[in-house]
Amino acid sequence: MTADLFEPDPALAGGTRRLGAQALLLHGFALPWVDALWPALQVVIAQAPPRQLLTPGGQRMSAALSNCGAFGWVSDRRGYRYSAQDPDSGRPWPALPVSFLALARAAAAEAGFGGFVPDACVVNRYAVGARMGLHQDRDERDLSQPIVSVSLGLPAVFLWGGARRTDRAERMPLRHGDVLVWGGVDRLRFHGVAPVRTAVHALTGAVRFNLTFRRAG
Ligand SMILES: O=C(O)CCC(=O)C(=O)O
Ligand SMILES: [Mn+2]
Repeated sequence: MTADLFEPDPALAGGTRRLGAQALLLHGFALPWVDALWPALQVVIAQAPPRQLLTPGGQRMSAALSNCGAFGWVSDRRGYRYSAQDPDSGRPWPALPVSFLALARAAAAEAGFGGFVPDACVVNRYAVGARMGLHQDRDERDLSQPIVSVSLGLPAVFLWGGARRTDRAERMPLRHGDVLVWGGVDRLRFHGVAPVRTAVHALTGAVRFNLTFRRAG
């Protein structure tokens, strides 16, 4: 028997959508954490300001990126990799705030990934028009650990693809406070973000933030 993965699943709490055998969208899951997350995020981006990185191909990414945690994801002409230092300052990345860690662990556990201990959190800042092309998250050493991805501020359309770049990607609206978790058989699904549309959010202004937690090292 094969269940239709996109049908409502009576075993899931309201506001939760199954996107794959080991992928869930938890609508509004981060909302109770926002009062703690927001000031902590300001401290992180004051210490390590988001910047538009160069891809190995020489293109400037449209989303501006920072990191916190023991490892940060970086990109330049030499390639993609994790680094313990911020290349702009030469210093370690800001520590992972306690509220970030608590949210990431709770969301992972909700999706069946108990014991998740992220050591990297990518902070993506999207101004209006910024986007992220279809890609896989595959620079982490331990692919048995899931990805936890938190949306704050302006809404966006998330592109949820398959195991191959050419697989059709579903367009999925993400709102402030939504959390996606994917791992296991879904860990290498292609995904991306459509250009963020003009709007103003009460907390973030004309900006979308995304926090992506991984086990990198
Ligand atoms: O902004 C998002 O929702 C996704 C970000 C992402 O896929 C990444 O940072 O690898
Ligand atoms: Mn990604």
